[in-house]
Amino acid sequence: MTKIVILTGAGISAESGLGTFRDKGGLWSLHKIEDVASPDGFSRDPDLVHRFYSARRQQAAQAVPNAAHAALARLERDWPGDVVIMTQNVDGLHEAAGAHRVLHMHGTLSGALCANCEHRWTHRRKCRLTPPAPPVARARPDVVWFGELPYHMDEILTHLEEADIFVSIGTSGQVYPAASFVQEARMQGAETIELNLEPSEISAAFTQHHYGPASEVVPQWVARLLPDPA
Ligand code: BV8
Repeated sequence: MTKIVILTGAGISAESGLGTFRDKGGLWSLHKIEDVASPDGFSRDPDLVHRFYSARRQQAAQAVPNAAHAALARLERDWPGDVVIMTQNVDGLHEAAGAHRVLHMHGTLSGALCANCEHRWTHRRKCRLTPPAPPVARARPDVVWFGELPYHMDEILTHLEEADIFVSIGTSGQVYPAASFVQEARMQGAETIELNLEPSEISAAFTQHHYGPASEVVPQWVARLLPDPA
């Protein structure tokens, strides 16, 4: 059966009210990447980093999935073959929409990590990380910063090898290794589709493109695959 592998980026959550990174007014226009999304930035000013992620955690807690998240959850439920979502996003909107097979390659806002001993826990309160028992713990968000190895890479590469259809949704294709996934999939013979608001840095690598807001183009694409309404 046809295996569908989907990469999502910040654009799929934009209509749920969560800021993207590189669009006008995006997160990287408000903060320098190296200050809030790098290990050095965390060492220099952990409070700034905690404030940055606490604000995003509170925003994410108010956000609800949009029609694009719902369409992907329906595809996962009703498609006769394998569907895997690998997301660059740290929000939980895919799961909130009902998706189960979601790989968070850049971690999650709900995760916390001790910077000293790598102990992981789900933070107990929405807006603040509370360190685990050891007094020497240095709690940090369990997200993948620049210069850190993304999570689930072995599993992701296996899915890319097995993909019959690779779809990229709401990503600018500027961050690696995620931006290289389309080439990996193409080399294995997958059909490649870009669903985005506008052409991205990696548009030329795709054989199909559908541009527009994710809440429109994603349900339209899923409806073409699953013509019978659920
Ligand atoms: C690593 C943290 C190695 C969590 C993030 C090769 C070449 C060049 C550079 C590198 C390379 N390999 C590695 C690098 C360095 C670096 C990198 O890629 N730098 C870039 C800037 C050049 N990569 C890394 O450091 C990665 N690590 O490679 O490790 C390694 C190996 C061994 C051992 C140790 C290490 C780690 C990268 C992860 C960084 N963490 N986030 C968080 O705070 O969220 S990245 C951050 O940007 C996000 O997580 C997100 O994943 C990423 C990409 O952003 P997008 O999701 O694409 O969002 P963006 O705003 O850019 O675009 C939004 C898109 O949506 C736009 O196209 C827009 O048109 C569209 N859109 C907007 N609205 C809508 C819409 N589409 C549809 N509908 C709408 N309504």
